[in-house]
Amino acid sequence: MEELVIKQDRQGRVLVACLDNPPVNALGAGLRRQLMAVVGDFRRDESASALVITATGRMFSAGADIREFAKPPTLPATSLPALIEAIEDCDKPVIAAINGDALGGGLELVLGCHHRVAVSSARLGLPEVKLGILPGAGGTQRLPRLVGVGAALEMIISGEPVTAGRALELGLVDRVVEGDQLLSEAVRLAEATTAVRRTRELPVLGTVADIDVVAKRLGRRIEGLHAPGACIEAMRIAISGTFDEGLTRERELFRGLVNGPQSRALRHAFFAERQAAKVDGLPGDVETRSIRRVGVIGAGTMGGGISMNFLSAGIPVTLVEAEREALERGVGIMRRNYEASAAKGRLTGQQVEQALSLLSPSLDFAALGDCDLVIEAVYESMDLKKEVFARLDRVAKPGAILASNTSYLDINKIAAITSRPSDVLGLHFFSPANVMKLVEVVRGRETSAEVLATAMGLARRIGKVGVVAGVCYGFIGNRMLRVRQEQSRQLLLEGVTPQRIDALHRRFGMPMGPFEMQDLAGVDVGWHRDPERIETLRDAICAAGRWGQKTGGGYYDYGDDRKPRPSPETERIIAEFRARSGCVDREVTDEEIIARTLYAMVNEGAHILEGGFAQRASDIDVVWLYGYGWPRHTGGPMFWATEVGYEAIVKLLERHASRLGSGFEIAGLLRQPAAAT
Ligand code: HSC
Ligand code: NAD
Repeated sequence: MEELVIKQDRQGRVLVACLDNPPVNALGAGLRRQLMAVVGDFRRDESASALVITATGRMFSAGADIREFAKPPTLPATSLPALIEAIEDCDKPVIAAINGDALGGGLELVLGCHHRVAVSSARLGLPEVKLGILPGAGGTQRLPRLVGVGAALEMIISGEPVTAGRALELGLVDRVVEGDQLLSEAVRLAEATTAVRRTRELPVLGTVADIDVVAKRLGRRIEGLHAPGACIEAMRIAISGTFDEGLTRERELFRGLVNGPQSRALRHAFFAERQAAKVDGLPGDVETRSIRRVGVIGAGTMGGGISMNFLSAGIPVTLVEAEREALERGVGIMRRNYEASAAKGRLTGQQVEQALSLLSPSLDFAALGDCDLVIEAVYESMDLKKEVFARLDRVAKPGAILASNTSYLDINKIAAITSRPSDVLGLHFFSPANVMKLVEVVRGRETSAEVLATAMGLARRIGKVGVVAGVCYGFIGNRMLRVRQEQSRQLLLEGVTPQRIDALHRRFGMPMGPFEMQDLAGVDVGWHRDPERIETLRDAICAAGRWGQKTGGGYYDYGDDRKPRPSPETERIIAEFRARSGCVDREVTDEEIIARTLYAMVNEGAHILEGGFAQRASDIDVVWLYGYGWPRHTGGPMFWATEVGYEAIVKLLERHASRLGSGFEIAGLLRQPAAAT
């Protein structure tokens, strides 16, 4: 028997239908069919004067069941637009009692009701654009009839929800109440009214000029994306056509987008992020440790940013430095970062002071004794890290989790220096650590299940996306990045300019190219620091003091505006090194650049999977989406590779194999496609 996902109740003459489809009340086929039956019964039932639609749980509804988009439709199925139309057609009032977030199709259902009451904590939004589609159940046509063209387009294109309070101001809901009064208020309203106010019968509020204002403001942010353009087109028809014409066009646009590559990729990214939180092999009942105070060692670039994450989440931090000056500088930078956020209106002055009041800076290692988790962020040197962990082992309390933020070093070796390797793991944050959402949670050979589960939970608690990685050089992200960087530099020796490679990567959708990124991060990071020892092009650039933006020049020159300009000095260094190394200029096609930078990275990702250093291909995608700004509408490197086709990738890698370095090998997984997905 089909599971019941609608609960029914009756209060006098008012029928109450309650969506009960955990966890998010997605509007899957079963729910649509059952709600349609309830609506049919209501229409026929002369003793029922009104229908209230509400839901159980913390959400009203997260919208259409996204998993259904990739499946063939089940027949006979009730479509969401048909269900909403049936609700709107009722000649007795239907009231939406919005008990929590109403998103996507969930809000579209609400728009089809005749009256709307919401709890004050609810948020209402149309996030479809984030999945590469547009609202396909009348949202683009009904919303502007309630809130006006400008506000509707803003909500639809940004995908961001509005609060219940704002929804009331906009005319999207009729009343906002406190949570415990929702049902009684909705029933009271149902008993008091016979009015049937159909949204589709209202005039559209606004003109094409309102569309132009929003489109112009968004400009470059929506460049290259298919869904926002479709939203604009649907809104134009809302203004110029009839309601039915608008619906027809909205449906066509929806169908085109949902079957297109961008929506496939964005849906993949949505599920990949959620899948990453699941750790293979962890017992379901694993206990986690409570983290009430965090210690951070090193107040440099990373230590400061890492600390801010915990402070902002209300978790006290003890920050320990070796040098007073470095400690003061680090704390000063944290304060300035917080104040900059306050100046942009993202935080109040009170929140800034609250966060900073949780910080205890110290020059004394013993201060780490009461921390539940300590994250080391000192220089990238194995000797130094071993020394720090040996000291930490002496002062940390039993049960404390000891983590390293190392970018490349072997966590197993660091763990082995302590008397408690099962409490040790890597927590690899990305720079700027207070902004980038990724944390690679590096599972050492002996890291316990409890420690791993605690770290994954903690990542979520501070608003990060945790991805489990195994111990290998550079873990997931930097191991792939290294391949791209080496190939990019090699291409310079073959006569390609940094600006050409960067432009290609930016056109692909990366926020910056490989050389712009190195200039920003510091060309000298990881350099051996001996200007006499010039073995690579990077050695030559570092030896010339060109360490990137921080020294006014690296691969590019920078003025006060921090914009990269081609550098004659770097060109000279490249030409000199090219002559020394015996490389010659040659014709290089864009296709070759893509193959040697992006396909080579995909290949490294496949090796990572083969070696068991990532749990699944989609975890690698999440690393690149959240750690390096890989364009989300391509889904991440491994998903993108499935769209390009492994065969095409292998073919090009084979063609350029001789230039891909002596250790280069095509991963077996790419030759056996089914295994890599
Ligand atoms: C839509 O509504 C299209 C419409 O315009 C209608 C089109 C009809 C066209 C017909 C044409 C003929 N579906 O995120 P969490 C799962 S598009 C399926 O961890 P939170 C999620 O995968 C939809 N599953 O929780 C996870 O599963 P797991 C527009 C969904 O509290 C579990 O629920 N709506 C799902 O951190 C818990 O999720 C959106 O884009 C869905 N819609 O966040 C909203 N939503 O346990 C998407 C969630 O197996 N959802 N799941 O891993 C979200 O943004 C977040 O999930 C929430 C909750 C903010 C809802
Ligand atoms: P940094 O040079 O900015 O800061 C290191 C800090 O550690 C300095 O302030 C130094 O005084 C302090 N320190 C050195 N020895 C110490 C000791 N014994 N006790 C206490 N403090 C000590 O370096 P960073 O860029 O923040 O990198 C730190 C770690 O994070 C490295 O392992 C690095 O590989 C890793 N990492 C860096 C980045 C990045 O982009 N910078 C990104 C991810 C990971």
